[in-house]
Amino acid sequence: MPAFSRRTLMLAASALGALTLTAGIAAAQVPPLEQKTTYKVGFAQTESNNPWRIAQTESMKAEAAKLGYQLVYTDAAGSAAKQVADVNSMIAQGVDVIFLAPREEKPLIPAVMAAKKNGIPVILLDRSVDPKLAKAGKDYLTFIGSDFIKEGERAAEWLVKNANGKTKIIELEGTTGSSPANDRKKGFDEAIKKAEGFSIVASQSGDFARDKGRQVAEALLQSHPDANVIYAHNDEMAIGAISAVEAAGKVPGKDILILSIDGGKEAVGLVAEGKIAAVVECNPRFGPKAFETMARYAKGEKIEPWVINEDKFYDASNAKAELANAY
Ligand code: GYE
Repeated sequence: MPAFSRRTLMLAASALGALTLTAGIAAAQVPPLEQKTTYKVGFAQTESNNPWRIAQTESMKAEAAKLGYQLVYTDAAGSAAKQVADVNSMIAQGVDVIFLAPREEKPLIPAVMAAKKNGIPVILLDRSVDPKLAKAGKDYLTFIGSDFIKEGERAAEWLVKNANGKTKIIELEGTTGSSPANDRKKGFDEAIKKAEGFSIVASQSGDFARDKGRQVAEALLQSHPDANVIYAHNDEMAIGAISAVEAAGKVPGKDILILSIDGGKEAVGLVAEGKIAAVVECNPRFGPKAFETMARYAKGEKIEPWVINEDKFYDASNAKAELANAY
């Protein structure tokens, strides 16, 4: 083979190698974020049907206003399909970053991938996506939120210690396919399995909503009249469950122990009144941490795959004292 052709071949091969390498790196990386004095930032909210969501939105809006950033806010009104469309519209509007609270783990994957393809970094807020389908540090920057498995475990641990013979549990699950519902169930159910004498007699979704929670609790209390514990994946369903328990002629806190997650003011007040036995907090005040994470990324810092929010815990021992601090 003549020398020049071998050289040409080698050059061609190394060029091809470099190309594949570049493509590989591009596919493996979250789009970069420029350091600027102001930004246009998207926040794709899931719904606004409860105090937790409202507190989260307020916190995001307040922080954006404080920094003087433009916030493009959308509310998917409980529809994953609308949330995908909302993200696509943010991409079309050329936002610099998208904060996304993915309603469900799988249906929002195309939105995450579309933003990445269009060079926009995504930061997941409060809920995550299926880790098998999209990865932190590759497809999206990071997930900022609580440890939902631990929240479920903490509710179970409190129950096991304070049950006083109440061992038959009705579980009200959050939105089917959402990361907090999946993980709050996992953490709680696994801890309960290990505790002797306890059983989950029924488990059904109340979609994180007050009236749905009430309806499901009412039906399950009828089919399981021996149940004496209700574990709800959020405050709204727990508050709905109180009405169901009272409608069944039973006394919440006496005949039926109610456990919840979120820690909004209304629920913490109900703990102080004795109607809810204990609440694991899930902190909705994301604004400062969300924008700080974004700034750290623009500065070139390496961002951890999970920015964990710490949660408090409320029961009869501290609910009155903590009421003023609850959102
Ligand atoms: O518990 C619930 C809300 O995703 C952690 O969603 C959040 C949950 C929260 O609707 O009340």
